[in-house]
Amino acid sequence: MKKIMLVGRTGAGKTTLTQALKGKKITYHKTQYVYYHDVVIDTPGEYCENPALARALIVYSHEADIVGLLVNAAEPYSLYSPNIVSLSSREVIGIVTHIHDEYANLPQAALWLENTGCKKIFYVDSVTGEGIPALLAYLKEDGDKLPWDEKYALEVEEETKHLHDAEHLP
Ligand SMILES: Nc1nc2c(ncn2[C@@H]2O[C@H](COP(=O)(O)OP(=O)(O)O)[C@@H](O)[C@H]2O)c(=O)[nH]1
Ligand SMILES: [Mg+2]
Repeated sequence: MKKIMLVGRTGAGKTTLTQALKGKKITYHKTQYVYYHDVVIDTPGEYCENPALARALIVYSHEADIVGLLVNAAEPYSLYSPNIVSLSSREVIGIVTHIHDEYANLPQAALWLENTGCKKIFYVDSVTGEGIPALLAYLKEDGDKLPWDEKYALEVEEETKHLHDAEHLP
């Protein structure tokens, strides 16, 4: 898995998303295949509340393969500076959280993230797990197995077995 560093204000949902990505919240991640341990770097929200520190976080993101900029869809403003992505030597993706909040404004959140220079934007509800598989699939590298890959493999194996058994019917 690619290692992702999560950046965002306090309450954006960094810790909840970390748990969702590590499989602590959603059932199909409760498996022995814990490939995602240490593949998420949670950062303190305070860094993001100071624009200079937010920039520093993005510049010094060497520990990660990808930086995820979080925006809570229900927040009425964004602290990210335009084009902040150009400062990073890493790929930066946008992640909109709290997508089902009654005040959620997805186009507004997406616009803020686009203004930072993010090309790819994911939409998640880290509490229900919605959008998490898409994000994990994006972080997946050759040779990684996601829980549903394993389930799929088992289903295929089961199906093949049945076909095989059928072949041996008199
Ligand atoms: N419904 C919903 N609640 C969320 C989501 N992400 C975070 N929360 C809630 O928002 C609050 C703050 O989240 P937390 O992960 O601690 O934010 P952090 O300060 O960025 O680490 C917690 O009560 C979470 O349960 C989300 O995607 N959907
Ligand atoms: Mg936190």
